[in-house]
Amino acid sequence: MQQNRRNFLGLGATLLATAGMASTLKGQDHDHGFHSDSSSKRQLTLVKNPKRILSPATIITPREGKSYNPIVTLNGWTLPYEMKEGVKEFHLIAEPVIREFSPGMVVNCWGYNGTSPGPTLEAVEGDRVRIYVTNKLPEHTTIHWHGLVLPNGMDGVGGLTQPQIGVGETYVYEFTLTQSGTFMYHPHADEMMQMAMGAMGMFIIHPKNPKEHAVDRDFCFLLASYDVAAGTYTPNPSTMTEFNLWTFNSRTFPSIDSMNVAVGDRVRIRVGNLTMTNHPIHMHGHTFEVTCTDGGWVPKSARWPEVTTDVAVGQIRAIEFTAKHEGDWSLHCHKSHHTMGPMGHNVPNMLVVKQDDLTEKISDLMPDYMYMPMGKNGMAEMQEMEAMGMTLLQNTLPMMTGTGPFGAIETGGMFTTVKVRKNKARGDYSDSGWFQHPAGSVAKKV
Ligand SMILES: [Cu+2]
Repeated sequence: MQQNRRNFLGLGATLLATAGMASTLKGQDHDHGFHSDSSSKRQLTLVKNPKRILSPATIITPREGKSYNPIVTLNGWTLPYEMKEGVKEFHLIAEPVIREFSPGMVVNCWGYNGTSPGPTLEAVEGDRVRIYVTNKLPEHTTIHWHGLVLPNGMDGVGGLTQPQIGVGETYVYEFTLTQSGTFMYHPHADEMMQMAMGAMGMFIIHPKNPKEHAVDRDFCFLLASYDVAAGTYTPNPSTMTEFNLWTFNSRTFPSIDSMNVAVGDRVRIRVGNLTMTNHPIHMHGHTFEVTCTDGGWVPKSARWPEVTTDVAVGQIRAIEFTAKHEGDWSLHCHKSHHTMGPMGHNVPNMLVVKQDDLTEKISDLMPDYMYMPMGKNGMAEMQEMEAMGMTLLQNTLPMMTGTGPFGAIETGGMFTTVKVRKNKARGDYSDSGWFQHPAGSVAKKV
């Protein structure tokens, strides 16, 4: 029964099982907060050296005074560096971490410097970088610098270009950044396991000439997917296709940062894909062009307008547009299951199934269970039911969630918004709240 918990979403007869399960779970420890989950502690080592971990909240706001416009990593942060005799020194620590995907669900992940994905590395074309990598994972690892042109021995492929970084060991990578653009880092050791656990990060290299490819707002995030059965905390790394958590930077809607921009801003959004499938990323209200891939900048003559761009596995696509139209514009993966929470998959099909007399019949058979007929006319009622507390399994997320100014948004997973507002100051990335529509500009009942 336990292995099928995630199938017990309350649709039709399955709600019976959910309600019954919930009552059996009530007596258990529900305190699965960030610090106190004893079942997680058995499986991983919490960060022991918090001094190295800067609070993301203190870092995600772009800083002034750089020769470039700093990147904004959704729900993430940029790793600080130290300048040592002309070399930018970074220190990545590969280690188990706990990531909150959304309130109500935390996941045992592998990441870097306390977070999964790891912090964004940010440097400038021409920089010499020295990157220390300390391995605090329970097994060996390496780091591959995806897309970077560098000496073969710095490429990070365990066994092929370097020995594996053993548990407790520190290796150093050093190379000169000969390109600008959008890149990633991830292990090239036991990849299936380590990437399924969330070991990944982005590597942004700004052009040497800050006027080249300049934009007003520059965002980045990684697509990552996980298979975490309801009631459990650790992703199943052997899953190949049936993932149930679809995330931007290991966060799910409505807990993914919105991208807050001003009318007139040139906006770039860089999306890297380290999942096991492609994601057609779609934006509302504007047309965009793909201006950069992990292979470099796309020449202007080779760009064309799009509203959806597919980001295949192991690819990066940076889209650019000028924010012209005020409003709250959706940006999401267009695979509809990827904008659903983990409870939305593998539910029984109750569409058009008459269930009128089932409540009575099941109550007669099993008086302790609560049964509610659902799903006959579609699944939109799910969010309402979930809001009333029907999804009561431990450590999982509802099928659809999020509430906007007009009610339930009925989504989850790979979904966020670009909030375009007038008069938003440069450098102000704060959430603009919901859009106040001008009178007469909202679709209405007639
Ligand atoms: Cu997708």
